[in-house]
Amino acid sequence: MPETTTAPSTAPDAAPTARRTLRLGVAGPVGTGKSSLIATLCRELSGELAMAVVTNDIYTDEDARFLRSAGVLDAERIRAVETGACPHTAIRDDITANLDAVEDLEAEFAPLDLVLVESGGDNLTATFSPALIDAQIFCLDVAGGGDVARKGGPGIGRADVLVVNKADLAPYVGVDVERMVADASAARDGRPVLAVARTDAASVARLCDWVRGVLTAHRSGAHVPQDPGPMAPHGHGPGAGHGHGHGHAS
Ligand SMILES: Nc1nc2c(ncn2[C@@H]2O[C@H](COP(=O)(O)OP(=O)(O)O)[C@@H](O)[C@H]2O)c(=O)[nH]1
Ligand SMILES: [Mg+2]
Repeated sequence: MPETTTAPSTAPDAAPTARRTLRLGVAGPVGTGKSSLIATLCRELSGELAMAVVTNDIYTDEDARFLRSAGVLDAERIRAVETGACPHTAIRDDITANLDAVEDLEAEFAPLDLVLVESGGDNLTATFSPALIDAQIFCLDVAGGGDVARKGGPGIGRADVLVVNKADLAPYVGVDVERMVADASAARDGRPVLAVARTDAASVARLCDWVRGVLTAHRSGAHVPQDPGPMAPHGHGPGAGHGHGHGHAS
């Protein structure tokens, strides 16, 4: 008969407080400003929080190089996971490479307060596994169009916060930011939505306050990681439907 060696995490004597380090995912389509958002968070928060970053690049370490060159964090605190053709799998279905990178950073730079994990954004629906991260930001930008927030999907609907990014570009692309935020809020049953522009200090301050709030809740055990849900079945590459495709049973 197999021996039971580990108590389930729901055991009544489980520690009331969580890990010190908050693992925060940043997901969203390519180009919506995830790396820039991470650079901004590092710039604003690394004076008060011990931080590290994991990027998920498809074929290169471009995002990690961008962040290192931004000079907002020591270069060795930024790790790249190269995810191949299917970047969302590495943050959702086979999280081993990312978990290794996060745990290496946490061991090497202990004690860390915050590890940011950037998804290799490839589409609108990729979300992180709650086994990899404790909370997630989903990033859209105004240049993607004002109606994109209404389209929903697991990240838009249920990420811990939705960032409507590059709000400074709204007048140039004919998007009403307030309307986009209101549509997104409706699609999220009132979960938080923040309009952010990296040049707008007040919007950056609101985002930093949100991060501090999640960190505090995480440490007290009050924050419960949510699973936004799996992405829809999809295909990759040229010839829609002929590329790699996979779905989920439930
Ligand atoms: N106008 C404007 N451009 C931004 C902002 N944030 C990022 N960008 C630009 O958007 C582009 C994509 O940003 P990046 O962070 O690489 O996006 P990622 O692919 O989601 O990581 C870059 O040219 C950034 O300089 C912003 O707040 N306002
Ligand atoms: Mg990036």
